[in-house]
Amino acid sequence: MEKKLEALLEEKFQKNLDNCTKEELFEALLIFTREAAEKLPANTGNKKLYYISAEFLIGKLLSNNLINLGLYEEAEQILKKHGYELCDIEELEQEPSLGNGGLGRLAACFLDSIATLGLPGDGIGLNYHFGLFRQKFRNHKQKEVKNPWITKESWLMRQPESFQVQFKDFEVESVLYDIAVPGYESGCGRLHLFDVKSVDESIVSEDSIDFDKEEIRKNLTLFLYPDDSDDAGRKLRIYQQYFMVSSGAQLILRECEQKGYDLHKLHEHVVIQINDTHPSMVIPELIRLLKERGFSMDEAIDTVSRTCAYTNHTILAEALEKWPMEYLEEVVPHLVPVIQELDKRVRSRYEDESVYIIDKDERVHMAHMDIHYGFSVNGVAALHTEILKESELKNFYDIYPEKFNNKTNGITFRRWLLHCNRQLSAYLETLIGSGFKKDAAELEKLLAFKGDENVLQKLAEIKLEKKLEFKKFMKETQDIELDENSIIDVQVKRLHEYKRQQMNALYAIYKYLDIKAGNKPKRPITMIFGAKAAPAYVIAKDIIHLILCLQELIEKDPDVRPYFRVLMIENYNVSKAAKVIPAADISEQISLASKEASGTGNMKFMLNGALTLGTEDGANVEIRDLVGEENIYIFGKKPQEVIDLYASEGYCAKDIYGQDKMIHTLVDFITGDELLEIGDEKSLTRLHKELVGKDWFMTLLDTREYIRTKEQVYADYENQKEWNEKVLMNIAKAGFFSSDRTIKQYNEEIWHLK
Ligand code: RUG
Repeated sequence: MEKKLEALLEEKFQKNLDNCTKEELFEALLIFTREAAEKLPANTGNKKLYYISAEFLIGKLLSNNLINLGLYEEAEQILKKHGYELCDIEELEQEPSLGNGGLGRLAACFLDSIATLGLPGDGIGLNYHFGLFRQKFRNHKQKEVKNPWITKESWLMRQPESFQVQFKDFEVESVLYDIAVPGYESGCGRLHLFDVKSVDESIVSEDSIDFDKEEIRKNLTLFLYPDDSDDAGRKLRIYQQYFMVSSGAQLILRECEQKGYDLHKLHEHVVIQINDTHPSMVIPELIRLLKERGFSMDEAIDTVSRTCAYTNHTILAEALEKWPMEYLEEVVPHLVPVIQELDKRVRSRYEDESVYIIDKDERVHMAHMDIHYGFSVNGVAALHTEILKESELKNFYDIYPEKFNNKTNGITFRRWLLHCNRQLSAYLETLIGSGFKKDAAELEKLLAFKGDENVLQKLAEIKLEKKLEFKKFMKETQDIELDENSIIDVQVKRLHEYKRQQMNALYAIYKYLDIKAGNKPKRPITMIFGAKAAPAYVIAKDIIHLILCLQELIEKDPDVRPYFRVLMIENYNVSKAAKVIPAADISEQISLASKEASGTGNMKFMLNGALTLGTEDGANVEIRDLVGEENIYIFGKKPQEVIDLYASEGYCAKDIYGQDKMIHTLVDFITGDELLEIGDEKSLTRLHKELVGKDWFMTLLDTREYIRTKEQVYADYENQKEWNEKVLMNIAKAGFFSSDRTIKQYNEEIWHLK
């Protein structure tokens, strides 16, 4: 490797390993690693998976690819010899901005596992130039600016393929970029990212996310989830989705034709996993393309239905897309007759209007199309799948019980242990050998050390080391001086009312007032938040504003700051997750029970030795079942209670606010003098009104129990021996949440790849 790096540096910069800059070294390493990955033979087989997703939150790739290629240690040593640290060099990489949250990160973990397990499978998505957005904090508020991430040398490899994509009034050309996905010590797959040839970055003004939404040819692949609060934005999303699935479907059929497959047997050679509803139009598009190739409607529908499978990630009605027929007519009129035919067939079989694809308001329910015309419907955690079957999608489950199945999410341990916590990974290896790196279930061997005080002590030392690393990072990036001896309590995830960051903020107010009243905690506490809010989601942005105002208030208060702090990570992303998660003691998973489909952050924290403080929701339930009640902190109303409350319309936030004095005080603090002096009255008042007047995700319902449980967690932390026993238990039981396990299940039960 050393010679190759020297040659690259000489060729590109006329430099060598001793006189190059860090930037030049990074570029040489990138090229070297990209070429090494590109050379790997792709996983092959008679049947191939295409995982179509609007998001692939792949994170920085240099270190991960080096690990998977088995080259990390060698690279580290070569760099050391010449006076560099690989961990400094990897900081120079721009993080690809191709996703938003759990759904996109899941897709990235899956690609890693698919490649590692030697399965033939590729991802299909879009090459967003400015990605989601970069979050900046200005005046204690979130400001969104574009997030350019594509550098001259990058992981993207331009491919010769290109396709024409037809819209109502015009046609565009799609071009293809691939990113090689090397598996861990074996296998290789590809992430295919389509881009529109006529894309024009210059239409977005500096330091903003504003652009002309009607200039489709130029803007189509600029942003992930462009603002859809107006008609033009909603239509742009349809343009993007169709562009992605049409390019993807053409690629799939071309690959099959090149291999000489009989398209009537498409399902024997191809399986398409539709990740959420964004790619659902692949169903009518494939039908249309097969008809163009001479299929009858019956044949085309039958073939496509045996090929496509759908993953549901949410029960939130607003996240299950329903597109007005009118929009589809304006954007992709050629799909409309296909969708109408699909709906007609449903109507001829079922009387129940709730399962129609086109509803009485002429809106197309994308998930309904997936369920009727796909062969598998899966939820992403056991509880979530049960809720789908028993309530949200019950009418569909009654029709197609055989289609429904559960695939509890997972995470790749290469990124979320081997890379982000090299110290823990190395220590585990000394205790239980290296088998866990290939077979995560082997982490259970750690249970043999449950009562071993030296081991518990060492786990605590590693945690401290990771806190110190995180401290350094926060100092460098946000000029925040963290206390490594404090309890680090972390809630990092997308900002959404159902995830209830606002409840955590109410706790912060509680603690602030408690300390002001003279009750100092035994040990300092650092509460950390990290979250982006969708640009048009007003209340979510108000919640960020509240947290940032609390941060300001406490940072300036000498009575409170030594004991308790609230800090918010700016522009939380995959790289920052990899820094904060290993440093955390407490993992906040406090969604309203039944609303978080799974969560995957919960798994990452557990694997890195943080204890979960959470509700009975998503995969928290499975974590609890694995580690046992005594090793997790579960509180709050149960999923069925919440479902019943919605059904009976029996929840009234105002009653709780009126009757519970403590809650009244906490909520009123939002619009009290202390915060109004710092923040924006309009925003804080709006949030107060929302919490008292509506509180759709029932924050106030669980606040009291949350505060009580959290106090208990902090108290328990003081018994370090017992705490570290719990930590060990969590690490030992995390193996189930490896995405290798998840992918094996997808393959055995849905895909059937060899
Ligand atoms: O909110 C869910 C998470 O609970 C889940 O872990 C993740 C991966 O399955 O998907 C998230 N999600 C759901 N992201 N977007 C949606 C709805 O479109």
